[in-house]
Amino acid sequence: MSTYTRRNFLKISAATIAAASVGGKVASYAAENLGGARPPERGERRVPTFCDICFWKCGAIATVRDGKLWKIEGNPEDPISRGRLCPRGTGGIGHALDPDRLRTPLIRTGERGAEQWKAVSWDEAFGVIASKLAHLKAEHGPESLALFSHGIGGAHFHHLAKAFGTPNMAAPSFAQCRGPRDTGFTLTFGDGVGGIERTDMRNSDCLVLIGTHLGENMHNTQVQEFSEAVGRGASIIVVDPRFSVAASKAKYYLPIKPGTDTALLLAWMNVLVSEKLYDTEYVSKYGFGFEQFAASIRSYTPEWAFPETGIEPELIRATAREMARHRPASLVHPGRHSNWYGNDSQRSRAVALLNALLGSWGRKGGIYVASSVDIPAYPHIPYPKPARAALDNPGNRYPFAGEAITTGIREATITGKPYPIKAWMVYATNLLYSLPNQQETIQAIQNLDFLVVVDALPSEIAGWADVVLPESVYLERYDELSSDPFRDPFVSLRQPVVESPHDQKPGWWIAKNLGEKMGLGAYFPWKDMEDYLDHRLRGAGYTLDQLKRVGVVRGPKQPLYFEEGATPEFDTPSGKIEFYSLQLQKAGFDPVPVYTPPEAPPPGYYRLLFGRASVHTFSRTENNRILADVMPENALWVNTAVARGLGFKDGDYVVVRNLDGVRSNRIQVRATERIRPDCVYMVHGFGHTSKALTKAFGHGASDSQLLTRYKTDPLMGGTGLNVNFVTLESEV
Ligand SMILES: Nc1nc2c(c(=O)[nH]1)N[C@H]1C(S)=C(S)[C@@H](COP(=O)(O)OP(=O)(O)OC[C@H]3O[C@@H](n4cnc5c(=O)[nH]c(N)nc54)[C@H](O)[C@@H]3O)O[C@H]1N2
Ligand SMILES: Nc1nc2c(c(=O)[nH]1)N[C@H]1C(S)=C(S)[C@@H](COP(=O)(O)OP(=O)(O)OC[C@H]3O[C@@H](n4cnc5c(=O)[nH]c(N)nc54)[C@H](O)[C@@H]3O)O[C@H]1N2
Ligand code: SF4
Ligand SMILES: [Mo]
Repeated sequence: MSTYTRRNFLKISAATIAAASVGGKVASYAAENLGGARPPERGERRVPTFCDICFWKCGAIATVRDGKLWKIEGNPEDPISRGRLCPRGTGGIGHALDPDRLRTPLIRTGERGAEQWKAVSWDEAFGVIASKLAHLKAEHGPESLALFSHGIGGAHFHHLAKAFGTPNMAAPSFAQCRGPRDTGFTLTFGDGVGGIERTDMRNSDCLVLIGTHLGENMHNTQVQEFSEAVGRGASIIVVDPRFSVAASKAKYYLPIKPGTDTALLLAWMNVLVSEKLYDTEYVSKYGFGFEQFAASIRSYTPEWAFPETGIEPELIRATAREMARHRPASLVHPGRHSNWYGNDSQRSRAVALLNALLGSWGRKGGIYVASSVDIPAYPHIPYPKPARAALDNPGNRYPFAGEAITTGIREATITGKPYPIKAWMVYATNLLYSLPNQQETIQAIQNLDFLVVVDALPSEIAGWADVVLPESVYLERYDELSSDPFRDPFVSLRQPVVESPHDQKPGWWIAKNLGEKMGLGAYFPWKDMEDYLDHRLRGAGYTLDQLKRVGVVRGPKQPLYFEEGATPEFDTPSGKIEFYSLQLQKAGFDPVPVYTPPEAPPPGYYRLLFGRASVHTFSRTENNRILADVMPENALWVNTAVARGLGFKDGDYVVVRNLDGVRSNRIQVRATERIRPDCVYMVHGFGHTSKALTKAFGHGASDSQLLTRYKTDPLMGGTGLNVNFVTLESEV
């Protein structure tokens, strides 16, 4: 048993880096990090699996050469990747070979957050967790445990948490990501657009991207279909305060004033209705409350929208007519990360309504009808029924929240109301980077009796844990099957390609063995994951051996469009597309979206915007040597005139300070005409503060640190993050 401190972590890693940096290529990392311990394996083998560098789950094939990870490529049989990975997926091997990986279970020895650890065995770690949770269960009930997770691996821990008896489970992919979109679309069409958005971009003749920055947002299938649309000569309309990669492909680029999209959307709809350009047949067949809707938007003319949005009335008219010309193969992309300004469900509902006017829902080139392969569950005894309801949304304060709200659990942990939360289990989500206002997260953690983090890296959240459990990375483990609804129904398998280099274990193994230690073994009747997967696959007519060979199988194709025989079904109260929403009205909200102007930046301040870079995922990849070599730090996009006015030039390092006095790490100015003068922009995920992430530590600035303010969506509890204003200061 040894004591790990930050310094020890650094010492161990520094030697490895020195050796690895000589070659700088995948092969040399492999040689350094995976060599010695393996029994010699000769030759080459190719193993199908699916990627985990983001949550898109692209089918891939990993090549192992002489026992070492060599490369990873797209699996041509996979409908999601279609044989190609995005740059991050291609660099995924760098995750497995990261010399800073957590190697063994750790128990905290110093102050919480001081990152002082004792390395322990799995049995000892499980013993501590089991006894602590048993104690908390006896004293405060099983509901006092909350689980935060992100990604498919979270499924094993959901199972464990439900078996334990807690209803409190949330992921940042709702209240910090796609929640408002799903809410706005469900209120309108009775359904969302799914995890793999069912956008038929490859067949669109007109595509509208409103702050959906495909090309930087690299969700693989989406980017491929976007390129196909561009290649086919589709009219691309891009609305973004920043001239994004997508904007460079556009026929029309609308540099909108941040936070005014609802005004533009209302004006577009006003043009379609007043000029009778909308799909009258579709609307009368499937629509509910169109007359009231039309009356509500009558005053939102392009002339009205101009001073709000900064977009010329004639450009608003021209783009509305362009969409109408191509309908129904005219798609207004629903977007993904939709928590922007705190009124986002209504903005997303306006996007949904615009699609409805264009008749694109259920139509070719619009939003197709997806289907999936049904795989029966592995049977187990029923979960206990929690005595108390989930507390993330007390009193149904956010009546249209379709999923659990992470920040609601955080709030309850701080207030102790409606009942106390005493322990968090955190799987694969860096809550200090994914939730706004880091101080609130730290305050909640300080209120806990116990924090367990399952991570692959010494992330910032792991730094606060009482017990850290090191997970094997995706190339070393089985996981749940992937079978999201899509245009081609499919089932794909994640399987181990190589063994874990140290004492890391797969999530399924951690959940099962911890469950057994907690006396919940009856909920885990499977022998191991192979038994579990084979049983489930056989229920659907496949076998594990088959999936291990090919990685992915396809189910029978279903009709994609209404005109091909897909059934038009709208799971709304009226059974139709709700142009006017009585359920919103009844709950005290606007039945048709209305526009509220955003707050203006105070003099000398700029709105802080953020987004993705093609080679990084959130805060997960900045320490990945392969990807960090391509982009080692982020930059601050500042309008050229603004930078000049402030006395900074391109390439200068500055510090960003927000209205609450938080100062960022240093970041390089990118002076550019490609952004409006009222906002600045940075890529999310940089500015790591965990010293144990030896490659990423201190590189670039963190938007998460600067997002001290957020605005909560009254419909679903999402946190609008684009409401922070910042200024630039010299480094010293
Ligand atoms: N400030 C700010 N906040 C945001 C966003 C933003 O752009 N800016 N974006 C929002 C959006 S859209 C989303 S979807 C969320 C994403 O939020 P998260 O999913 O929480 O994203 P990450 O911060 O990348 O956290 C991933 C964590 O998983 C760990 N990890 C990596 N591989 C493995 C593994 O194999 N096993 C385990 N157990 N752990 C692993 C990483 O080390 C890291 O700690 O964030 C939201 N929050
Ligand atoms: N490479 C890479 N790709 C990813 C991810 C990743 O981490 N890395 N994460 C994936 C995930 S989970 C998500 S949710 C998506 C997120 O990607 P997107 O869904 O595309 O969303 P955002 O990151 O919010 O988009 C930011 C864009 O919106 C613009 N913007 C900011 N404010 C406004 C405004 O008021 N109006 C308009 N019209 N535009 C505005 C910004 O300039 C920027 O171009 O990316 C996915 N793809
Ligand atoms: S989009 Fe890229 S990172 Fe995400 S799963 Fe696919 S290949 Fe991996
Ligand atoms: Mo997201």
